[in-house]
Amino acid sequence: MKKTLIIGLLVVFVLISGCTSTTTVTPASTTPGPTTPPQTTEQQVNIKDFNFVPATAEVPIGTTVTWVNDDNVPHTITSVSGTFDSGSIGPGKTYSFKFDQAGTFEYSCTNHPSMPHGKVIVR
Ligand SMILES: [Cu+2]
Repeated sequence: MKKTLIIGLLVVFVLISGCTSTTTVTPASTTPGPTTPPQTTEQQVNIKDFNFVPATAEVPIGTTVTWVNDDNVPHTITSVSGTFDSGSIGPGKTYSFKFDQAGTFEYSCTNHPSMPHGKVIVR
């Protein structure tokens, strides 16, 4: 009598633990969702034919902007407000700057003052 009761309880226990193990699988499958927000924000701006492409780049705070010189002459990325200055970027070379503050950052090329200014809008 008592043995069958114990066995019956054990069966119920196994069934319950079996059920709970399957329910713990579902929260595990939902965890990959919240892991997507931390992402590396990067933006590339090309310097081509004496133009910044795109001329205006809108990026979220924390974005690293990398300028790539696609011309065969050196250019500079020089902030109008003095926030950053790449110095000379040779042909095929790059310059990166991380924007940690919101604002509009206008820049020019000191080698070629006639070049249209570029802009990075950080939000
Ligand atoms: Cu230039």
